[in-house]
Amino acid sequence: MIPRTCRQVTSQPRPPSVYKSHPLPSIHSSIFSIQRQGSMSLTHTHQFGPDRDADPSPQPSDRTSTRPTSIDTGTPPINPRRFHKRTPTGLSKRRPSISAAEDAALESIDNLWKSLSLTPYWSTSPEFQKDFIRHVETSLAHSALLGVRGVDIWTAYFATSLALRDRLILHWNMTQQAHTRVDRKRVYYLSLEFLLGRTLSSTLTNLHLQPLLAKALADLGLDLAQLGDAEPDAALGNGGLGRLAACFLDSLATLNYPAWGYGVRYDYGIFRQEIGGEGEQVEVAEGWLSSGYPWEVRREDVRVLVRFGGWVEDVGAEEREREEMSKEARRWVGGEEVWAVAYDVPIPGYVPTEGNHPNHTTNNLRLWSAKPAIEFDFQRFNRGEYEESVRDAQRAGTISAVLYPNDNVYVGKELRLKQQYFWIRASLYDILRRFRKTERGWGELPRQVAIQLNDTHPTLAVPELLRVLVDEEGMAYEEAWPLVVGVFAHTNHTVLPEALERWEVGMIQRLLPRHMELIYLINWHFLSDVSKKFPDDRELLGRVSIIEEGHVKMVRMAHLAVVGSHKVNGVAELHSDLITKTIFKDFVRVFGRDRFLNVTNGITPRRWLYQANPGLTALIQSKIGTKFLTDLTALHELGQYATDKEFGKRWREVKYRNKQRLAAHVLEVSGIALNCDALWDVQVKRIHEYKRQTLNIYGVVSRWLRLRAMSPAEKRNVVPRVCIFGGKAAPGYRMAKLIIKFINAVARVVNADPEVEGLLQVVFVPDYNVSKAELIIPANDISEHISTAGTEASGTSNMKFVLNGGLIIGTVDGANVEIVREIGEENIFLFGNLAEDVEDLRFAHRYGKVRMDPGLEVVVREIEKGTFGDGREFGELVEAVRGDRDHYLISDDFGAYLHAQDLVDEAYRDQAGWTQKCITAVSKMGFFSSDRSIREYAEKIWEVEPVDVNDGVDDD
Ligand code: NBG
Repeated sequence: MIPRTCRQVTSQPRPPSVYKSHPLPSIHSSIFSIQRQGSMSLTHTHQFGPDRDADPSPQPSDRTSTRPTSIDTGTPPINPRRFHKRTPTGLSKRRPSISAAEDAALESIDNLWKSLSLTPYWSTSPEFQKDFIRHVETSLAHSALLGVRGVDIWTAYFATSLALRDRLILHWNMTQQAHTRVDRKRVYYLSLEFLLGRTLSSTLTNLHLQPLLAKALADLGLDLAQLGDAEPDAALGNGGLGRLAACFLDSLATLNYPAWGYGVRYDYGIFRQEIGGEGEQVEVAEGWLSSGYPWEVRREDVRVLVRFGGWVEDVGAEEREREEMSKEARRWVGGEEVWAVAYDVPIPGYVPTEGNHPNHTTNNLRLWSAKPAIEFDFQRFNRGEYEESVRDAQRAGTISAVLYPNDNVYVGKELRLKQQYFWIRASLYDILRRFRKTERGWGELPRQVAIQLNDTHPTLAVPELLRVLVDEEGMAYEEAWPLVVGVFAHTNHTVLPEALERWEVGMIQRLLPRHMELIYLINWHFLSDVSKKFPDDRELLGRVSIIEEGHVKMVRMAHLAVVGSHKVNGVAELHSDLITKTIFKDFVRVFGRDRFLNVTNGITPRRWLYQANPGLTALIQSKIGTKFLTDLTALHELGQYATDKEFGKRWREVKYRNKQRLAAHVLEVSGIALNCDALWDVQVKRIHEYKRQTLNIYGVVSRWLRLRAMSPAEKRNVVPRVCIFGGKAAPGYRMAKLIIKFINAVARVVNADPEVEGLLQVVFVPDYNVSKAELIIPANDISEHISTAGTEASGTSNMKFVLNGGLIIGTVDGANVEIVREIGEENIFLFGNLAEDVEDLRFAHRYGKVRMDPGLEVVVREIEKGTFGDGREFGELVEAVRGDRDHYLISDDFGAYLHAQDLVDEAYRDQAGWTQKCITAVSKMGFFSSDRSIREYAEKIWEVEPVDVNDGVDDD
């Protein structure tokens, strides 16, 4: 039997409903809504900026003490819910139109506006310089009369960025107008993380404005590169997942897809990492917005009310009939409300033609920031309770205050759940508002709107859309559900059990009572279908249920995401295959194989080659032109130069200069002078046990011990190595923090040892982020992607490292598998156990049948001796590789790892051979462009087509 528990939410006392219909404004008016206790807010109906479609009607909201009052609207009141009411086949009511006379009067005014409009980009230095100086003088209030000595670098960076943003906005406006005009299906990428990094350099790259601005600024006595370095990273993400979202935005715009990103505008992105005196990680809050962010536009006019808490009430029979509502409709009322205010960041695509700037796609990334619904409680203030009068307001802001700094680990905190709903509610409201404007019937929703759920973080969108359709639009469940499934698709990014989101039923009930009801309802329908299909398999119901029964009932978000989406994808072949055999195995039986597919991740060549590695880009360009920047497969033409001696020499020179660039940085931050003639071996990524930085550092210790045991003659034969580490540990992840401390401890001992001078150096680069990656990756000879097989869903830095002319030492995991297939086994150093053997090995460990690898035992003894500091402190690391504790199979792979490293040394000795491998590998990396990934999503999942933003421009 399936319990139908969807009405379980406890009823609380219900105040009388005071839902009021809101009057519609006329075209030229604004609604001034008088807020609670007399505070006032302004909702513009005039639309400036790209999204000229903010809803003129307030949201259906039952705000117990808010009574919006209209001023000068000039139109009779219309119930906004009726106004938006649709049938699945069409619109029941249309907007009122204005008279012909009004229209004519407006047209002449419009013409004046048009004549005053700016042109999109500068074609001469003085045009840019004028804009730049205007921003220095007005936006930033510095006097230009003082000359270049009157401005600091930050001001110059800011003025340059503002001047650029002004122009970007023009394209952004044109793009949105074109998308509205063409009215094709749009795609929405919902991601709690967008790791954008810096924007000045990527904007200049994509628009080919670098030469013009460099010259114009040089004439003003300023160095563009220096200004670029003043920009802090927009670090609204943890690692690969957030950076993937940023690469996807670049590709979506470059390929002219009508697409929006939706995320959260955290006041604090990922923390800044410092390394303390003991080699430990110190987290410093990164207030990246404190000096302003020139790339965003605050949209006071785009705001959405978000409710938390409260209770659910029945809709009266009379109202149900009058409003044609289905039997499932209920109403969520009470609780607290906060505003979600939009901040828009324009995302320009790469313009393939240098020298001119045709109208091109500039998409939008909309980030939500939480603001109080009541700024100020006057009654409390009047009673003298000053602190209390602003407390609620301050509390609202905490929702979007900080990014949770966990990568691949889930934390079940209430604030995180609030963050998720806050962002989902606002984004969906915005998406549906845009759809409503097209005046299409609801039945067309999946043909017009595709929403990608990036990981399970946005899964509340499933019950939220259902809530809107059933409770606000009056649809029956049976009518609404296929629309929900038709709209959503879901990407899974991990199989690690500790990363799978599960929320306590009680917590959801408290915060989102109506959603909890709907989740039960969805589950009830789903389980009914499953039990019909598999009547004899009772255990199956428990396994696939969205609700996990147990001491504490939980909602399994991954299950909800799979049930609520028409397509579910993994991010690399091995991973996609694995999810259908492990966490989603039962769902393949239930829904069929067709719901599941693979879309291998990719990276944008604009940032990860052109921008990060100008030297290599210029060299490639000198042989094959620039086509590879929009068609990465064009790199195959480079294959013919793999054995070209002259080309190989220039290739090595580029690498050497990239090493020098990074060496200068390391010298500055760590005081270590790196040997640029050595083989540079890099592992930079989040610190995590499954990524096995420990395997690498134990390998370093083993190398060090072997070097020390060598005779001087033997040492002369050694290939010198520089081992570079970097990455942040989640602040609450003790083991990961200990790993950082240990790496630094080893670095201190090795770098100070005269016996290995010139042969081995170890460095931990602090504060690894996107801009550091742009500096580090081009300098690699070899990079390490050595996760326990079956744990890394894809990895994306593996692609970046190879594209920048390095080779990989790696396990048969994630996208490494496809990289081998593309570039050939002879150009990669693979080692270690396979995913299919991991279960058995872990089993063997648990029952004590495995002896520690003898090479690793030597390393462990050295650590225990206290060679690198307190042996007891690092004892915890050692414990984690002993017998039954070696969950990540360090011991099992250690011998194979050392052997693979020996092969790396051997290969590097032959410089010409090594260069040949690198060139060949680069020439075969075309598959890993995020343009290819996005095309696959567009064709196989979203069914969206590109829009030429010039389409129909002259038809008006
Ligand atoms: C990460 C995986 C990576 C993968 C990125 C992007 C999460 C939950 N997953 O292997 O660990 O490359 O997602 O798909 O952050």
